[in-house]
Formats: sequence, structure tokens, C-alpha cells
Amino acid sequence: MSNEKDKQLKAHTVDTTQPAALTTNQGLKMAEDEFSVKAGERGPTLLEDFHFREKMTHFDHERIPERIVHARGYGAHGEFELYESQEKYTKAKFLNDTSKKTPVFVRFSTVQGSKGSPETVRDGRGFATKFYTEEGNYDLVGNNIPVFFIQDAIKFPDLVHAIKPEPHNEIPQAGTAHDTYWDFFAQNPESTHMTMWTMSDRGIPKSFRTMEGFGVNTFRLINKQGQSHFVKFHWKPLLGTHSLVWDEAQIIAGKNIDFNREDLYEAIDKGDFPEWELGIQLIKEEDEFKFDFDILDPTKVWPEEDVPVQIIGKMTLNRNVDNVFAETEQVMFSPAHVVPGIDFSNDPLLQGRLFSYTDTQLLRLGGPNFHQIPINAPICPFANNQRDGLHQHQIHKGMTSYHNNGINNNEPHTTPAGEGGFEPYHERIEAHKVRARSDSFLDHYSQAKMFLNSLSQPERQHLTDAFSFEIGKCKLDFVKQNAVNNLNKVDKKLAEEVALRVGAEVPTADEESKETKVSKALSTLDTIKKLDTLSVAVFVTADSDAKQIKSYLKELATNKVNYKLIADRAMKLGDLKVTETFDTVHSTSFDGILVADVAEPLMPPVKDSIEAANRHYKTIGYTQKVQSVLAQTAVKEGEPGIVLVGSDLKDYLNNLVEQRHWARKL
Ligand code: HDD
Repeated sequence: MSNEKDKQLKAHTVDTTQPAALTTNQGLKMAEDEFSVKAGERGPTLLEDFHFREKMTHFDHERIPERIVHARGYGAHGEFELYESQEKYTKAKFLNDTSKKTPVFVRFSTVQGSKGSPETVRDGRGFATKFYTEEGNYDLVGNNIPVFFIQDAIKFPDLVHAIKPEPHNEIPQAGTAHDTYWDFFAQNPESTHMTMWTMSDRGIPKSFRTMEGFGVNTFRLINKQGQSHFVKFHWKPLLGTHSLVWDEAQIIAGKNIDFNREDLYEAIDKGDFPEWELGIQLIKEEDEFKFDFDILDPTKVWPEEDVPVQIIGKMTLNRNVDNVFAETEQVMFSPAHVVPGIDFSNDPLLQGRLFSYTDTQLLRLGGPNFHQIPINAPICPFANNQRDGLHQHQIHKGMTSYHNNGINNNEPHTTPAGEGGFEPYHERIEAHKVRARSDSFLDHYSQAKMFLNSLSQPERQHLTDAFSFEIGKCKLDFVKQNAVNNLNKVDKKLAEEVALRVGAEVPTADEESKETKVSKALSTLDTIKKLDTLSVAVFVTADSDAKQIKSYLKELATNKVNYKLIADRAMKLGDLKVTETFDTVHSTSFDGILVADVAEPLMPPVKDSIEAANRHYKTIGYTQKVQSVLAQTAVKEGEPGIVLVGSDLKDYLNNLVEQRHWARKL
């Protein structure tokens, strides 16, 4: 597996597993690397010790500023293939040629937390994709939620200041459950719709592999004839969209802060390559004003029932990075990185984003030459008259570095639009200069209500619980009250329930949105459900029937289900090796548990794992042998997803594929 980007990166890769003499950065072989040069064995270190100084200085400068948002992220390489040429809509070559696979690099992230924060916090998730196309890099810098908190980029610093830990005490890390966020929510009601999404199951995805991605902003596709369509981009995971439950997310945030990256890394490492289909929603130029929302407003979805998502290709992530800093940390994305055939709309959030991403790299990556860092470099040739600057790696030979020049035949030359040169879409604009918001952006509640209308009962319950948790964490009573009052403009019942739980006054005003529309695509209840790559913890003891256990494992493997054997101590069961114990893992790391055997008396961590699986609505299989032990837990036989297993796992697997059994009574 080696595409053009892989080959390019290889030229910069140093294989540190090969024997090599240890040298200074000047290539000087060193006879000693453990001791500094001193005046006598017990004496002070001498300033002349250049090796000590170089080693220490380099170390002192190893860190770069973390991203101002999306600091905690994880990336992987892959490829994009197109199902059908989209030349009717766009002249972008990577969307025209079905025979070509385009190398991609994807970085997933949380938004709010610092670089070392837990990954299962309640938050939006970044989903940024760099396509290394023959016409230059195209970046689709999206999130796992299709709408954004604000409508105009000028409010981004305010939003981020409100979301991040409060400045006076730097609490809390990586979450919105605090006063400044809910104050922002109430004072800036445009954030209502996205907040409905972050408080829903979408705010706690189970895995990067099971989340949707959205370009969020409205872009344009431009075809060879110069015709434009408005477009929104979607990534649809082929494993379906699956989430954690909040209690589970909180436990994992303590037990395994690397939960999501570990899942991605291990899946790719094993060859279980995650896949997403790319979808587009298109609106014709002449239909721009046909909707009851403004299609330039980034706080609005285009309901899929009104504007269908057309699936046009598939992305597969198939290679982990060799070095996280060099690749995942140094990669930079920008919505301004487009190719001919993809252009911008006047969405005021997008317009500001076009500035911010390059600007922030000047600080983060230390100068204007970050495009030369291997992970960021295009795979096509690039040339212009930009010169010098910090970390310049190219040696520009020749006398001229200006356009127009006569000395060098005006090279590098521009390329006419018809031959692949980029030119902006010829949109006609006639306007007064104003600092204002369009009235067409003022409805902040209809789509928030549509989202609520579209949720299934369990999803709605999760949403109510999440609002109650988050607003309940506020310390200022009037912030709680204002937040509840704002919710009342979406839905009276929701506001009432939350008000009661957080100790706010139940709002009396009758001001809830009258929107009745439902969009089925917004619920994840009927998402794709597959056994592939689900994981099961199989509980065993030293006395278990190894033959039967082996037969279970075989059945799991045949169905592409991953498993781990767990016992109260690491040991061997026949020729099976049990490496995980109840000291090292917990049921929160698995999609289901199979209690084949447990040691008695039931120890607290074992009981806890079983009960957690139960209250997280996971499939629990048990053998007759453990029936009496199970009776000592909160698990109730006969409830959905509680399965008695015999010699095979057929029934168990039929339940496991459902992933959660929401009808279970706890
Ligand atoms: Fe942003 C990073 C996604 C609005 C300014 N953004 C960043 C990343 C993602 C997004 C996925 C991480 C990229 C990576 O992994 O390196 N951002 C979005 C989406 C938005 C959005 C989907 C709404 C449609 N962002 C947004 C606005 C601004 C920014 C309105 C400012 C005007 N975003 C940034 C940034 C970051 C960034 C400050 C931080 C690190 C970086 O760019 O490279 O420039």
C-alpha cells in the first residue's frame, strides 16, 4: 500500500530502528552520551560541553503551542475513491476521475480540551480531511455535527472564551458544564441549535469510526461551463453512527483517556480499515431563496428529506502515522484550501474561517513556510515568488522573485482558468457596506425544535439528562434561569423538566417554537448496525471449560467480533492466554460482555463490570453455570439483551448487533 503521498513522506522518513552512530546534529560521532563534561568527576559542568548544550536546548524547545481549539486530536492516512464522475457539477479533477485514488490524511479531534485531555468528554468532534489532489490540496475541515454555534466568524473568539475553562480558575477542562458557556448560550441564542446536538448522543461518539462528518458551511461546486451549485458535504460512516451513554463516557474519561485514539489506531493496525462515504447535498443557484431558512446560515441544516444526500465516493483510512508529532501535530488544515471546481459561499462564518486557519499556523508552526512540512506539502509541483522566512527549506535558484518579470520570461507563469488555473466564481455583488446580520438569519428555534421532534424516546431522554447535568453544574442561579428560559423557546416540556432538575423556576411564558417538522435523518436510532469490529469481554476462570470457550471465541471471530478473555488474574486456560484482568479492564471498554464463568465469591470489580454493562444497555450473555452468581447483581434475566447462552452464540450475536437495548428496565 503506497500512494503518491506515502512515497513523498518516505523521502523524509528516518528509520530509527536501523543501526546508526549517535552523533550531534552536526554529524559528530559521540563517544559518550550519559555524562556531561565536568571539572573533575565530582566537579561542576563546563560551559564548553556543546553536546550537553545542544541536547538540552533541543529538548527545551520540543513543544509547540497547542491548537487554540481542537488541540486533542488523532490522525491517520487513507485514500478516497470516487463512485461516479461529478463533472456535471464540478470540474475538480478528483471528483471527475473514477479511476484515480486520492491520498488523504484525516485528523479527528475534540474541540474544547487541551492536548492531554480525556477523549470521551461531551463536545463536538473535529473531522478534518486533507485530499492530496493533482491540482493541489483540498481540505474539508468539518465537524461531527452539521451546524455551528455562531453565524458570524467575528464571534468565534467570544464563543471559544465562553467554552474553554473559566479564566479566573481554569476550571473545568474540556467541557461546557460551567457558567460562562451557559451564559453564552442564553445571551447568544443562535447557539441553541448546535447545543441541542452537543447535548444529544452526538456529543459523545463511541468511536471516531462511528461518527458522521459534515463540512457544515455552504460551499459552491463549479463545473467546466462555469455553472454553480451550492453544496454541503457529508461523511457517512459505514459502521453506522453510534454513541456512548453519559455514565459510560464519564467512567472511560477516567479509566482510559485515550479511548478514541486507541480504538482508531488498533482498528487500522489490525486491518479493520474504517470507511466513510462522501455525500453531497446540492441546491441550484436559482433555488437559493426557496427555503424557509437562509442556506448561507451555518446554524441550519438542509433537511435530507428536502435536499437528498447523494453518495459520490468512499474514504478508507488504512495507515497509521509513523510519528504523531511530525504528522498529526504538524498537519494544518484550512477551509481556504480549495481546488478549481470548489468555491466559497458568502456564509459569514466561512468567510472568517478563510482568514483564521493560516493565521493561527504562523504562531503554532512558527512562520510562513508550514506548507513545506512534509505532511502539509502538496503532491503536485508548487511554485511562486514567495521567498525566505523562518524554516525555509527550499533553495530558490535564479535572479527573479517577482511578477511580472522580464528577466525570466515571467516564470513562474499563471494558468488560464480553462486550463486548470483557479479563478473566483463570477458572482455579481451589489451592496452597501454594513456591519450587520441579515434578518433571514434570525430564526434560532425552528430547527432546534425540528431536531427535538426527530429524536426517539431514549435519545430525547439522554438530551434532557445532558441539559440537566450541564446546566445543573452552573454556580450562578441567574445563569441557570436564563439557560432554562432560552430552552423554553424551543420546547416548554423540555424546559420544565430541566428547570425542576436544576432548581430553576419553571418558565411560564408560552413561547415555544411551533415547528412540527420531523427529519428522520437526525435520529441515530435506526443507523447501520453491524457485528464487524464490535468487541466482547469473555469472563473466564482457571476452571472454565477451555474447549467450550474456544468454540465461543471461534464463533466470535467468524462473525468479525473482537474479543478479550478476562479473569481475576493473568493466566493460561489450556492453550489460551488470558492477559486482561478485572484490575486492568472494565466492561466500559467493550460493546458487550459474555459471562461464561466467574470466580466466587463475586468480587466488587467483577460485579461492577457486569452492572455497568447492564446500566449501559449492553448485551450480556451468561451461561447456566453463572446464573446464580448473576442473581447477586442488578442484572434481571429476561430483560432485553440479557441472553442465556448454551453451546453456541447465535442468539447472543443477534442481540449484540443491536449494541444497546434501550427497552431494558433498570
Ligand atoms: Fe475551526 C481548527 C472545524 C469554525 C478557527 N476547526 C479546526 C479544526 C476543525 C475545525 C476540525 C481542527 C483541524 C485540525 O485537526 O488541525 N471550525 C470547524 C468547523 C467550523 C469551525 C466545522 C464551523 C463551520 N473555526 C471556526 C471559526 C473559526 C475557526 C468560525 C475562526 C474564525 N479552527 C479555527 C482555528 C483552528 C481551527 C483557530 C485552530 C487550530 C487550527 O485552526 O489549525 O484557526
